[in-house]
Amino acid sequence: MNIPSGRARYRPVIAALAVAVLAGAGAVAVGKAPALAAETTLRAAAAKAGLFFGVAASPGRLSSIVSQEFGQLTPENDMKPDTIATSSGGLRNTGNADTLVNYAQTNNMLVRGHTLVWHSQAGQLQGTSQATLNTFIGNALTRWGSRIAYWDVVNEALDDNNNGRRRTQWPHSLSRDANGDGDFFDAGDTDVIRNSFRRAKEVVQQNNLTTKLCINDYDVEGLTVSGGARNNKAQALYDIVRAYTQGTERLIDCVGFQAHFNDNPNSVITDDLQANIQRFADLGVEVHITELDIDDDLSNNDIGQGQANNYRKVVRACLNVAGCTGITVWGIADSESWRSSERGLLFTGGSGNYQKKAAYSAVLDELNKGRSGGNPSSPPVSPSISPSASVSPSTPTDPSPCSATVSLNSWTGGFVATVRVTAGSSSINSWRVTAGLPTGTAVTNHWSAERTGTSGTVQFANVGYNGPIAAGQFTEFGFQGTGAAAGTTLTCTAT
Ligand code: 9MR
Repeated sequence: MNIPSGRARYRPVIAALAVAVLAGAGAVAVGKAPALAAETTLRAAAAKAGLFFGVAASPGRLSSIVSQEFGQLTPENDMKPDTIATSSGGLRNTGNADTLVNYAQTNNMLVRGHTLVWHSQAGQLQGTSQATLNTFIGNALTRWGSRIAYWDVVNEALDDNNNGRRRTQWPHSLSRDANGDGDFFDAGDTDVIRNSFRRAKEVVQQNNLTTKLCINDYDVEGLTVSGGARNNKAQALYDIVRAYTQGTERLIDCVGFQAHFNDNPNSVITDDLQANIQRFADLGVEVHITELDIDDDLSNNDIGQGQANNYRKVVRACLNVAGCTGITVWGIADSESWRSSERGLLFTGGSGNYQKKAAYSAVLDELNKGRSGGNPSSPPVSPSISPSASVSPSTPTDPSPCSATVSLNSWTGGFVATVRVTAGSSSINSWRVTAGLPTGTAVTNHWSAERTGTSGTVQFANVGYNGPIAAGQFTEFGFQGTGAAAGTTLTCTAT
Protein backbone atom coordinates (compact mmCIF):
# COMPACT_ATOMS: atom_id res chain seq x y z
CA MET A 1 0.00 0.00 0.00
CA ASN A 2 1.34 3.40 -0.87
CA ILE A 3 1.48 5.83 1.92
CA PRO A 4 -0.58 8.96 2.00
CA SER A 5 1.82 11.73 2.86
CA GLY A 6 2.44 15.39 2.64
CA ARG A 7 0.12 16.88 5.21
CA ALA A 8 1.55 17.96 8.47
CA ARG A 9 -1.31 19.84 10.02
CA TYR A 10 -4.96 19.92 9.25
CA ARG A 11 -7.94 22.00 9.64
CA PRO A 12 -10.58 19.37 9.37
CA VAL A 13 -13.52 20.68 7.56
CA ILE A 14 -16.29 18.91 6.07
CA ALA A 15 -16.74 18.11 2.72
CA ALA A 16 -18.65 15.88 1.32
CA LEU A 17 -20.44 13.78 -0.63
CA ALA A 18 -20.35 11.28 -3.10
CA VAL A 19 -19.79 12.13 -6.64
CA ALA A 20 -21.13 10.76 -9.80
CA VAL A 21 -21.23 7.14 -10.51
CA LEU A 22 -21.07 6.16 -14.08
CA ALA A 23 -21.36 2.57 -14.95
CA GLY A 24 -18.78 1.42 -17.38
CA ALA A 25 -19.03 0.43 -20.92
CA GLY A 26 -17.11 -1.71 -23.26
CA ALA A 27 -16.04 -4.42 -20.91
CA VAL A 28 -16.77 -8.08 -21.00
CA ALA A 29 -17.89 -9.67 -17.80
CA VAL A 30 -17.00 -13.24 -17.05
CA GLY A 31 -18.78 -16.15 -15.44
CA LYS A 32 -21.03 -16.00 -12.44
CA ALA A 33 -19.71 -16.85 -9.01
CA PRO A 34 -21.15 -20.13 -7.72
CA ALA A 35 -23.49 -20.00 -4.73
CA LEU A 36 -21.40 -20.39 -1.59
CA ALA A 37 -22.16 -22.85 1.18
CA ALA A 38 -22.36 -21.33 4.65
CA GLU A 39 -19.33 -21.89 6.84
CA THR A 40 -19.85 -23.52 10.22
CA THR A 41 -17.15 -21.80 12.29
CA LEU A 42 -16.54 -18.14 13.02
CA ARG A 43 -12.99 -18.54 11.81
CA ALA A 44 -13.89 -19.94 8.41
CA ALA A 45 -16.82 -17.59 7.84
CA ALA A 46 -14.67 -14.58 8.67
CA ALA A 47 -11.82 -15.76 6.46
CA LYS A 48 -14.20 -16.12 3.56
CA ALA A 49 -15.39 -12.57 4.14
CA GLY A 50 -11.80 -11.35 4.19
CA LEU A 51 -11.21 -10.60 7.86
CA PHE A 52 -10.03 -12.46 10.95
CA PHE A 53 -12.21 -13.40 13.89
CA GLY A 54 -10.18 -13.84 17.05
CA VAL A 55 -10.26 -14.29 20.79
CA ALA A 56 -8.32 -13.22 23.86
CA ALA A 57 -6.91 -16.13 25.81
CA SER A 58 -4.33 -17.32 28.29
CA PRO A 59 -2.46 -20.65 28.28
CA GLY A 60 -5.03 -22.18 30.66
CA ARG A 61 -7.82 -21.56 28.17
CA LEU A 62 -6.36 -23.19 25.07
CA SER A 63 -9.03 -25.83 24.58
CA SER A 64 -9.79 -27.18 21.12
CA ILE A 65 -12.49 -24.60 20.55
CA VAL A 66 -9.87 -21.86 20.30
CA SER A 67 -8.26 -23.04 17.09
CA GLN A 68 -11.54 -24.38 15.71
CA GLU A 69 -13.52 -21.19 16.06
CA PHE A 70 -10.92 -18.45 16.00
CA GLY A 71 -8.30 -17.39 13.49
CA GLN A 72 -6.52 -14.91 15.71
CA LEU A 73 -5.27 -14.85 19.31
CA THR A 74 -4.58 -11.99 21.69
CA PRO A 75 -2.84 -12.80 24.99
CA GLU A 76 -5.34 -11.42 27.49
CA ASN A 77 -2.66 -10.64 30.07
CA ASP A 78 0.56 -12.50 29.26
CA MET A 79 2.30 -9.88 27.13
CA LYS A 80 1.60 -6.92 29.38
CA PRO A 81 4.60 -5.08 30.83
CA ASP A 82 3.80 -6.18 34.38
CA THR A 83 4.33 -9.75 33.22
CA ILE A 84 7.23 -9.51 30.80
CA ALA A 85 9.19 -6.25 31.35
CA THR A 86 12.20 -5.65 33.57
CA SER A 87 12.85 -2.21 35.03
CA SER A 88 15.53 -1.56 32.42
CA GLY A 89 13.30 -2.51 29.49
CA GLY A 90 14.51 -6.09 29.20
CA LEU A 91 12.28 -9.14 29.01
CA ARG A 92 11.52 -11.73 31.68
CA ASN A 93 8.90 -14.35 32.30
CA THR A 94 7.95 -14.81 28.65
CA GLY A 95 6.90 -18.45 29.02
CA ASN A 96 3.16 -17.91 28.82
CA ALA A 97 3.53 -15.50 25.93
CA ASP A 98 5.68 -18.05 24.12
CA THR A 99 3.08 -20.74 24.71
CA LEU A 100 0.40 -18.56 23.15
CA VAL A 101 2.51 -17.54 20.17
CA ASN A 102 3.54 -21.14 19.54
CA TYR A 103 -0.05 -22.32 19.79
CA ALA A 104 -1.14 -19.67 17.32
CA GLN A 105 1.63 -20.53 14.92
CA THR A 106 0.87 -24.24 15.07
CA ASN A 107 -2.77 -23.52 14.35
CA ASN A 108 -2.23 -20.88 11.67
CA MET A 109 -3.69 -18.11 13.78
CA LEU A 110 -2.64 -14.47 13.72
CA VAL A 111 -1.34 -12.98 16.97
CA ARG A 112 -1.99 -9.52 18.34
CA GLY A 113 0.63 -8.43 20.84
CA HIS A 114 -0.98 -6.64 23.77
CA THR A 115 0.48 -4.21 24.85
CA LEU A 116 3.68 -2.13 25.01
CA VAL A 117 2.98 1.38 26.31
CA TRP A 118 0.15 1.59 28.82
CA HIS A 119 -0.50 3.49 32.04
CA SER A 120 -1.94 0.35 33.61
CA GLN A 121 -0.29 -2.99 34.39
CA ALA A 122 3.07 -1.31 33.77
CA GLY A 123 4.83 -3.32 36.46
CA GLN A 124 8.54 -2.54 36.67
CA LEU A 125 8.25 0.02 33.87
CA GLN A 126 5.96 2.25 35.90
CA GLY A 127 7.38 5.78 35.89
CA THR A 128 10.26 4.99 33.57
CA SER A 129 11.77 7.21 30.85
CA GLN A 130 11.06 7.23 27.14
CA ALA A 131 14.51 5.75 26.60
CA THR A 132 13.66 2.72 28.73
CA LEU A 133 10.27 2.40 27.06
CA ASN A 134 12.10 2.40 23.73
CA THR A 135 14.41 -0.34 24.95
CA PHE A 136 11.41 -2.42 25.97
CA ILE A 137 9.68 -1.78 22.64
CA GLY A 138 12.76 -3.01 20.79
CA ASN A 139 13.13 -6.10 22.95
CA ALA A 140 9.48 -7.09 22.76
CA LEU A 141 9.18 -6.53 19.02
CA THR A 142 12.29 -8.52 18.17
CA ARG A 143 11.49 -11.32 20.67
CA TRP A 144 8.61 -12.57 18.51
CA GLY A 145 9.26 -10.68 15.26
CA SER A 146 6.84 -11.23 12.41
CA ARG A 147 5.14 -14.03 14.34
CA ILE A 148 3.14 -11.16 15.77
CA ALA A 149 0.96 -9.69 13.04
CA TYR A 150 -0.24 -6.69 15.06
CA TRP A 151 1.11 -5.04 18.17
CA ASP A 152 -0.83 -2.63 20.36
CA VAL A 153 2.02 -0.16 20.70
CA VAL A 154 0.04 2.37 22.70
CA ASN A 155 -3.00 1.38 24.72
CA GLU A 156 -5.67 3.62 26.26
CA ALA A 157 -3.91 6.96 25.78
CA LEU A 158 -7.09 8.99 26.14
CA ASP A 159 -8.88 10.15 29.23
CA ASP A 160 -12.30 9.00 30.40
CA ASN A 161 -15.57 10.90 30.57
CA ASN A 162 -15.63 12.07 26.97
CA ASN A 163 -13.45 15.11 27.65
CA GLY A 164 -11.40 14.54 24.49
CA ARG A 165 -8.09 14.91 26.34
CA ARG A 166 -5.15 12.64 26.70
CA ARG A 167 -4.41 11.05 30.02
CA THR A 168 -2.03 12.98 32.21
CA GLN A 169 -0.53 10.21 34.32
CA TRP A 170 2.63 8.33 33.35
CA PRO A 171 3.55 7.56 30.59
CA HIS A 172 1.65 10.55 29.18
CA SER A 173 3.41 12.74 31.71
CA LEU A 174 6.43 12.23 29.42
CA SER A 175 4.68 14.34 26.77
CA ARG A 176 5.07 18.13 26.57
CA ASP A 177 2.79 20.62 24.89
CA ALA A 178 5.30 23.47 24.48
CA ASN A 179 2.93 26.19 23.30
CA GLY A 180 -0.06 24.96 25.30
CA ASP A 181 -2.33 24.70 22.28
CA GLY A 182 -3.72 21.38 23.41
CA ASP A 183 -1.98 19.17 20.90
CA PHE A 184 1.38 17.47 21.05
CA PHE A 185 2.19 17.65 17.36
CA ASP A 186 4.04 20.98 17.06
CA ALA A 187 7.76 21.47 16.64
CA GLY A 188 9.11 21.57 20.19
CA ASP A 189 6.39 19.30 21.54
CA THR A 190 7.25 15.91 22.97
CA ASP A 191 4.79 13.10 22.48
CA VAL A 192 5.10 9.69 24.11
CA ILE A 193 2.71 8.34 21.48
CA ARG A 194 4.79 9.64 18.57
CA ASN A 195 8.08 8.64 20.15
CA SER A 196 6.89 5.13 20.96
CA PHE A 197 5.54 4.57 17.47
CA ARG A 198 8.73 6.02 15.97
CA ARG A 199 10.79 3.56 17.93
CA ALA A 200 8.50 0.68 17.02
CA LYS A 201 8.55 1.63 13.34
CA GLU A 202 12.32 1.86 13.42
CA VAL A 203 12.57 -1.66 14.87
CA VAL A 204 10.12 -3.02 12.30
CA GLN A 205 12.09 -1.49 9.46
CA GLN A 206 15.54 -2.44 10.74
CA ASN A 207 14.46 -6.05 11.17
CA ASN A 208 12.29 -6.30 8.07
CA LEU A 209 9.28 -7.31 10.13
CA THR A 210 5.78 -7.54 8.72
CA THR A 211 4.33 -6.61 12.10
CA LYS A 212 1.77 -3.80 11.98
CA LEU A 213 1.67 -1.15 14.67
CA CYS A 214 -1.62 -0.25 16.30
CA ILE A 215 -3.13 2.23 18.73
CA ASN A 216 -5.95 0.81 20.83
CA ASP A 217 -8.60 2.40 23.04
CA TYR A 218 -12.14 2.07 24.43
CA ASP A 219 -15.19 4.35 24.21
CA VAL A 220 -13.98 5.42 20.77
CA GLU A 221 -16.36 3.29 18.75
CA GLY A 222 -19.09 5.73 17.76
CA LEU A 223 -19.05 9.21 16.28
CA THR A 224 -21.49 10.06 19.04
CA VAL A 225 -22.20 8.91 22.58
CA SER A 226 -25.55 8.12 24.15
CA GLY A 227 -27.91 11.06 23.62
CA GLY A 228 -26.23 12.20 20.41
CA ALA A 229 -23.39 14.39 21.68
CA ARG A 230 -20.10 14.15 19.84
CA ASN A 231 -17.76 11.40 20.96
CA ASN A 232 -14.80 13.60 21.86
CA LYS A 233 -12.62 10.65 22.75
CA ALA A 234 -13.14 9.18 19.28
CA GLN A 235 -12.38 12.56 17.77
CA ALA A 236 -9.16 12.85 19.78
CA LEU A 237 -8.08 9.41 18.62
CA TYR A 238 -8.92 10.35 15.05
CA ASP A 239 -6.80 13.50 15.31
CA ILE A 240 -3.84 11.48 16.59
CA VAL A 241 -4.14 8.83 13.88
CA ARG A 242 -4.54 11.47 11.20
CA ALA A 243 -1.53 13.41 12.41
CA TYR A 244 0.66 10.32 12.40
CA THR A 245 -0.53 8.80 9.14
CA GLN A 246 -1.05 11.72 6.79
CA GLY A 247 2.03 13.77 7.56
CA THR A 248 5.57 13.11 6.46
CA GLU A 249 5.83 10.14 8.84
CA ARG A 250 3.50 7.20 8.61
CA LEU A 251 3.77 5.78 12.09
CA ILE A 252 0.46 4.05 12.73
CA ASP A 253 -0.77 1.09 10.68
CA CYS A 254 -3.88 0.09 12.56
CA VAL A 255 -6.47 1.28 15.03
CA GLY A 256 -8.16 -0.87 17.63
CA PHE A 257 -11.64 -0.12 18.90
CA GLN A 258 -11.80 -2.19 22.07
CA ALA A 259 -15.60 -2.29 21.95
CA HIS A 260 -16.41 -3.19 25.55
CA PHE A 261 -20.02 -2.16 25.04
CA ASN A 262 -22.10 -1.53 28.14
CA ASP A 263 -24.70 0.88 29.48
CA ASN A 264 -22.27 3.59 30.44
CA PRO A 265 -23.42 6.52 28.24
CA ASN A 266 -20.00 6.63 26.57
CA SER A 267 -19.92 2.88 25.95
CA VAL A 268 -23.16 2.13 24.15
CA ILE A 269 -23.50 0.91 20.58
CA THR A 270 -24.48 3.89 18.44
CA ASP A 271 -25.88 3.83 14.91
CA ASP A 272 -22.83 5.69 13.63
CA LEU A 273 -20.37 2.93 14.53
CA GLN A 274 -19.91 2.06 10.87
CA ALA A 275 -19.37 5.67 9.86
CA ASN A 276 -16.70 6.03 12.52
CA ILE A 277 -14.94 2.86 11.36
CA GLN A 278 -15.14 4.23 7.83
CA ARG A 279 -13.51 7.55 8.61
CA PHE A 280 -10.55 5.84 10.26
CA ALA A 281 -10.28 3.41 7.35
CA ASP A 282 -10.29 6.41 5.02
CA LEU A 283 -6.99 7.43 6.62
CA GLY A 284 -5.50 4.27 5.15
CA VAL A 285 -5.19 2.33 8.42
CA GLU A 286 -6.66 -1.06 9.20
CA VAL A 287 -9.42 -0.90 11.76
CA HIS A 288 -9.97 -3.75 14.21
CA ILE A 289 -12.59 -4.46 16.83
CA THR A 290 -10.11 -5.69 19.41
CA GLU A 291 -11.80 -6.60 22.70
CA LEU A 292 -15.45 -7.12 21.91
CA ASP A 293 -17.95 -7.96 24.59
CA ILE A 294 -21.53 -6.70 24.87
CA ASP A 295 -23.15 -6.28 28.27
CA ASP A 296 -26.52 -8.03 28.50
CA ASP A 297 -27.86 -4.78 30.01
CA LEU A 298 -27.78 -3.36 26.49
CA SER A 299 -30.62 -5.73 25.64
CA ASN A 300 -32.57 -5.64 28.92
CA ASN A 301 -30.60 -8.46 30.52
CA ASP A 302 -31.25 -10.59 27.47
CA ILE A 303 -28.52 -12.96 26.39
CA GLY A 304 -30.83 -14.34 23.73
CA GLN A 305 -32.01 -12.47 20.67
CA GLY A 306 -31.48 -9.02 22.16
CA GLN A 307 -27.79 -9.51 22.69
CA ALA A 308 -27.55 -11.43 19.42
CA ASN A 309 -28.94 -8.43 17.55
CA ASN A 310 -26.38 -6.18 19.17
CA TYR A 311 -23.61 -8.51 18.06
CA ARG A 312 -25.07 -8.50 14.56
CA LYS A 313 -24.93 -4.70 14.43
CA VAL A 314 -21.29 -4.58 15.42
CA VAL A 315 -20.18 -7.34 13.07
CA ARG A 316 -22.16 -5.83 10.22
CA ALA A 317 -20.63 -2.39 10.78
CA CYS A 318 -17.17 -3.91 10.44
CA LEU A 319 -18.07 -6.05 7.43
CA ASN A 320 -19.46 -3.03 5.63
CA VAL A 321 -16.10 -1.25 5.72
CA ALA A 322 -13.40 -2.91 3.64
CA GLY A 323 -10.69 -1.47 5.88
CA CYS A 324 -12.15 -3.19 8.96
CA THR A 325 -10.02 -6.30 8.84
CA GLY A 326 -10.58 -8.09 12.11
CA ILE A 327 -12.81 -8.68 15.11
CA THR A 328 -11.61 -10.15 18.40
CA VAL A 329 -13.88 -11.14 21.29
CA TRP A 330 -12.45 -10.63 24.77
CA GLY A 331 -12.71 -14.23 25.93
CA ILE A 332 -14.62 -17.38 25.09
CA ALA A 333 -17.34 -17.79 27.71
CA ASP A 334 -19.29 -15.45 29.96
CA SER A 335 -18.10 -17.19 33.10
CA GLU A 336 -14.45 -16.65 32.14
CA SER A 337 -14.80 -12.99 31.16
CA TRP A 338 -13.25 -10.06 33.04
CA ARG A 339 -16.85 -8.90 33.47
CA SER A 340 -18.60 -12.21 33.96
CA SER A 341 -21.71 -10.66 35.49
CA GLU A 342 -22.41 -8.83 32.24
CA ARG A 343 -22.60 -12.10 30.32
CA GLY A 344 -21.18 -10.39 27.27
CA LEU A 345 -19.54 -13.15 25.23
CA LEU A 346 -20.55 -15.79 22.68
CA PHE A 347 -20.54 -18.95 24.81
CA THR A 348 -21.83 -20.15 28.15
CA GLY A 349 -20.16 -22.94 30.08
CA GLY A 350 -16.47 -22.94 30.88
CA SER A 351 -13.28 -24.92 31.38
CA GLY A 352 -13.28 -26.23 27.84
CA ASN A 353 -16.95 -27.25 27.89
CA TYR A 354 -18.74 -24.49 26.03
CA GLN A 355 -22.24 -23.95 24.68
CA LYS A 356 -23.04 -21.56 21.86
CA LYS A 357 -25.30 -18.62 22.67
CA ALA A 358 -27.76 -16.92 20.32
CA ALA A 359 -25.07 -14.27 19.89
CA TYR A 360 -22.75 -16.90 18.45
CA SER A 361 -25.27 -17.91 15.81
CA ALA A 362 -25.95 -14.29 14.94
CA VAL A 363 -22.27 -13.55 14.46
CA LEU A 364 -21.77 -16.66 12.35
CA ASP A 365 -24.78 -15.81 10.23
CA GLU A 366 -23.65 -12.22 9.72
CA LEU A 367 -20.12 -13.29 8.79
CA ASN A 368 -21.54 -15.78 6.31
CA LYS A 369 -23.41 -12.97 4.57
CA GLY A 370 -20.05 -11.46 3.75
CA ARG A 371 -18.92 -7.93 3.20
CA SER A 372 -21.93 -6.69 1.30
CA GLY A 373 -24.51 -9.00 2.76
CA GLY A 374 -26.47 -6.45 4.69
CA ASN A 375 -27.53 -2.86 4.71
CA PRO A 376 -25.43 -0.31 6.53
CA SER A 377 -26.51 -0.15 10.14
CA SER A 378 -25.96 3.56 10.26
CA PRO A 379 -27.56 6.57 8.65
CA PRO A 380 -25.38 9.04 6.74
CA VAL A 381 -22.95 10.91 8.94
CA SER A 382 -23.93 14.32 10.09
CA PRO A 383 -21.35 16.81 8.80
CA SER A 384 -21.64 18.77 12.03
CA ILE A 385 -20.24 15.79 13.86
CA SER A 386 -17.74 14.22 11.56
CA PRO A 387 -15.36 15.44 8.94
CA SER A 388 -15.94 12.25 7.07
CA ALA A 389 -18.50 11.75 4.39
CA SER A 390 -20.46 8.58 4.15
CA VAL A 391 -20.14 6.12 1.33
CA SER A 392 -22.82 6.72 -1.18
CA PRO A 393 -25.07 3.82 -1.91
CA SER A 394 -23.66 1.67 -4.61
CA THR A 395 -26.11 1.22 -7.45
CA PRO A 396 -24.74 -1.18 -9.98
CA THR A 397 -26.80 -0.91 -13.09
CA ASP A 398 -26.96 -4.18 -14.92
CA PRO A 399 -25.62 -5.23 -17.29
CA SER A 400 -22.61 -3.01 -16.53
CA PRO A 401 -19.71 -5.08 -15.30
CA CYS A 402 -18.82 -2.74 -12.43
CA SER A 403 -19.58 0.58 -10.80
CA ALA A 404 -17.54 2.99 -8.71
CA THR A 405 -18.56 5.28 -5.87
CA VAL A 406 -16.43 7.57 -3.78
CA SER A 407 -16.50 8.90 -0.24
CA LEU A 408 -14.51 12.02 0.51
CA ASN A 409 -12.77 13.20 3.61
CA SER A 410 -11.91 16.82 2.84
CA TRP A 411 -10.30 19.81 4.44
CA THR A 412 -9.34 23.23 3.11
CA GLY A 413 -7.05 22.60 0.16
CA GLY A 414 -7.01 18.82 0.21
CA PHE A 415 -8.85 15.53 0.51
CA VAL A 416 -8.62 11.79 0.82
CA ALA A 417 -10.92 9.82 -1.47
CA THR A 418 -11.95 6.22 -0.89
CA VAL A 419 -13.31 4.61 -4.04
CA ARG A 420 -15.44 1.50 -3.87
CA VAL A 421 -15.47 -0.70 -6.97
CA THR A 422 -18.46 -3.04 -7.03
CA ALA A 423 -18.86 -5.88 -9.49
CA GLY A 424 -22.18 -6.13 -11.32
CA SER A 425 -24.25 -9.27 -11.65
CA SER A 426 -21.21 -11.26 -12.83
CA SER A 427 -17.79 -11.65 -11.32
CA ILE A 428 -14.90 -9.72 -12.86
CA ASN A 429 -11.18 -10.42 -13.17
CA SER A 430 -9.80 -6.90 -13.36
CA TRP A 431 -11.08 -3.35 -13.31
CA ARG A 432 -10.17 0.17 -14.30
CA VAL A 433 -11.65 3.38 -12.90
CA THR A 434 -11.32 6.60 -14.86
CA ALA A 435 -11.62 9.65 -12.67
CA GLY A 436 -12.38 13.07 -14.14
CA LEU A 437 -11.03 15.54 -11.62
CA PRO A 438 -12.14 19.16 -11.39
CA THR A 439 -9.74 21.82 -12.68
CA GLY A 440 -7.12 22.69 -10.09
CA THR A 441 -7.30 19.33 -8.35
CA ALA A 442 -4.31 16.98 -8.37
CA VAL A 443 -3.57 13.53 -6.99
CA THR A 444 -0.54 13.40 -4.71
CA ASN A 445 -0.75 9.80 -3.55
CA HIS A 446 -2.77 6.64 -3.95
CA TRP A 447 -3.01 3.12 -2.52
CA SER A 448 -4.41 -0.29 -3.43
CA ALA A 449 -4.38 0.58 -7.16
CA GLU A 450 -2.04 1.44 -10.03
CA ARG A 451 -2.33 5.03 -11.23
CA THR A 452 -1.72 6.85 -14.51
CA GLY A 453 -1.95 10.64 -14.48
CA THR A 454 -2.14 13.31 -11.83
CA SER A 455 -4.80 15.79 -12.87
CA GLY A 456 -7.62 16.03 -15.35
CA THR A 457 -8.37 12.44 -16.40
CA VAL A 458 -6.65 10.03 -14.04
CA GLN A 459 -6.76 6.25 -14.48
CA PHE A 460 -6.71 3.77 -11.63
CA ALA A 461 -6.37 0.03 -12.26
CA ASN A 462 -6.46 -2.89 -9.87
CA VAL A 463 -3.30 -4.30 -8.37
CA GLY A 464 -2.75 -8.07 -8.35
CA TYR A 465 -4.70 -9.00 -5.27
CA ASN A 466 -7.81 -6.87 -5.72
CA GLY A 467 -8.60 -7.44 -9.39
CA PRO A 468 -10.96 -10.40 -9.08
CA ILE A 469 -14.29 -9.44 -7.50
CA ALA A 470 -17.21 -11.82 -7.15
CA ALA A 471 -20.63 -10.77 -8.41
CA GLY A 472 -22.09 -8.05 -6.21
CA GLN A 473 -18.96 -7.81 -4.05
CA PHE A 474 -16.59 -4.86 -3.88
CA THR A 475 -13.07 -3.74 -3.18
CA GLU A 476 -11.74 -0.31 -2.30
CA PHE A 477 -8.76 1.82 -3.21
CA GLY A 478 -7.86 5.35 -2.21
CA PHE A 479 -6.10 8.48 -3.26
CA GLN A 480 -5.08 11.72 -1.68
CA GLY A 481 -4.97 15.06 -3.43
CA THR A 482 -4.78 18.80 -3.32
CA GLY A 483 -7.68 21.03 -4.27
CA ALA A 484 -11.30 19.97 -4.02
CA ALA A 485 -12.63 16.63 -5.23
CA ALA A 486 -16.37 17.35 -5.18
CA GLY A 487 -17.58 17.07 -8.76
CA THR A 488 -15.21 14.26 -9.68
CA THR A 489 -16.75 11.81 -12.14
CA LEU A 490 -15.96 8.10 -12.13
CA THR A 491 -16.30 5.49 -14.84
CA CYS A 492 -15.68 1.82 -14.19
CA THR A 493 -14.76 -0.79 -16.79
CA ALA A 494 -13.87 -4.41 -16.20
CA THR A 495 -12.82 -7.64 -17.82
O1 9MR B 1 -9.22 -9.00 30.69
C1 9MR B 1 -8.11 -8.49 31.40
C2 9MR B 1 -8.22 -8.88 32.87
O2 9MR B 1 -8.06 -10.27 33.00
C3 9MR B 1 -7.18 -8.16 33.69
O3 9MR B 1 -7.39 -8.41 35.04
C4 9MR B 1 -7.27 -6.66 33.40
C5 9MR B 1 -6.24 -5.90 34.16
O4 9MR B 1 -6.18 -4.58 33.79
O5 9MR B 1 -7.11 -6.42 32.01
C6 9MR B 1 -8.11 -6.98 31.26
O6 9MR B 1 -7.95 -6.65 29.90
C7 9MR B 1 -8.06 -5.27 29.59
C8 9MR B 1 -7.17 -5.00 28.41
O7 9MR B 1 -5.85 -5.39 28.69
C9 9MR B 1 -7.20 -3.55 28.01
N1 9MR B 1 -8.55 -3.10 27.79
C10 9MR B 1 -9.50 -3.39 28.83
C11 9MR B 1 -9.48 -4.87 29.17
C12 9MR B 1 -10.52 -5.18 30.21
O8 9MR B 1 -10.23 -4.54 31.40
